[in-house]
Amino acid sequence: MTDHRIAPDLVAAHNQSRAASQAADYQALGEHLSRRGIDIETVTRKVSAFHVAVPSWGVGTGGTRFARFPGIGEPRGIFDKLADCAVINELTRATPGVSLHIPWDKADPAELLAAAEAYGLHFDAMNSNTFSDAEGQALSYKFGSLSHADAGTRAQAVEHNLDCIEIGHAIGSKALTVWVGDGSNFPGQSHFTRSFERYLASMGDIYAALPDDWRLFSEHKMYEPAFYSTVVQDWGTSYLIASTLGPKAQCLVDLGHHAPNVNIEMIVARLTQFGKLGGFHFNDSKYGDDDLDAGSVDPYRLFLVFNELVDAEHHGIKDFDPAHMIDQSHNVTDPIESLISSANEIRRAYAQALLVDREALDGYQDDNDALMASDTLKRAFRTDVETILAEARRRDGGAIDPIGAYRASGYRKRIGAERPAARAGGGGIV
Ligand code: LRH
Ligand code: MN
Ligand code: MN
Repeated sequence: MTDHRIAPDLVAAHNQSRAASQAADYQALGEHLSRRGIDIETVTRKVSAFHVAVPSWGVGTGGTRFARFPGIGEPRGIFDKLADCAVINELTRATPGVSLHIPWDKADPAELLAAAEAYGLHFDAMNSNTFSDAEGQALSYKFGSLSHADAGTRAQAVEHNLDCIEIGHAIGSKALTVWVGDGSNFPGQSHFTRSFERYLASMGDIYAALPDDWRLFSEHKMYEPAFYSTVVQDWGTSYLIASTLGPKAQCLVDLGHHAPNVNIEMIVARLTQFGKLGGFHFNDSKYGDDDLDAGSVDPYRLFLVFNELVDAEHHGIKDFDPAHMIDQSHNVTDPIESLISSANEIRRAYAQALLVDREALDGYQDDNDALMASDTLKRAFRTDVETILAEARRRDGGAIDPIGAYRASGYRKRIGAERPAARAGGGGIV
């Protein structure tokens, strides 16, 4: 039996008071879509089956390198984090997966599994951390990890990744995401080719240890913490990594890891075409790796990414199974509310992309009718699908208005009393 963090009675009462307006809105949109030749039930079923994993590190309050302003009732460790993740899933029914970061979330695998099962959660991709030094670590990653000039440091970084696979294997994960901060701050500081050769050799050792049914994701990022050059700086390098390593290696696209204005949806299309799209870290940004809530700055870009994913689904691309994960940092909001909102925005982009008239679009593309092609996408994007998202949540036992229900539950106040503000940081990025 699932151990509920938010009383099901509260959710039911909350939904009851919204049931009539939800039913009316759903029916009205159903009629509108049917005039466009779209069956609302098909869309709702697809939305309901669409899940996105939350990052364990996202439920702690984030910060910047200047300051961090702790919130109330911050999680004290992985078991508190799992409890908060459970709240997000109970209200949205969109986030049963949790992505762990090691060593931040290191704990007895049997206890992790038991806690997740009690909450009706499971574990998505594991994340290794060789971008900061763990307490008591023998060799420092100040000058790199998997690409470090020193063989001992590289071996330690490889060993850590093998550890992550072992923990992940014990808790039912099926993928490892590797992001390294390796790079340089000055021209000439490191040799581009030799660093990348060392990185590839280290990743080869990790790849060799992957269980048969696992995937290895390489996550690129243009800059930060290295400000002159980064070893895995873009999707081209990530593609080279994945194709050098083999079929179990794929590329992970974190939306915030590109220069402003880069055409991310096109990167998604390219990786899809060559079978190397491993998954996503969803978030939004205005300037760099801002880690803002998904869909909060540029919802049209999020929609265009989903347009590519739905297009791939539509064309029945073989073995197409990207992992959907959120990677955000919440500095000024309640992290639970931000993650609820982001899960909804991601589903919204998916639902809107499902409304694109693909036959019409193909025709406009073939006829070079740029205006109508663009308008076909816009028509889908402009459609207010909120009632579909609400219906999917309601049918699956979640809340019609999840943030309203969360606030009404008093959860934050309750855990504020239960969790003394003992530690700075939720075990994540500060
Ligand atoms: C790096 C990154 C990567 C890390 C996470 C904490 O910027 O996106 O995914 O694991 O942040
Ligand atoms: Mn990321
Ligand atoms: Mn990032």
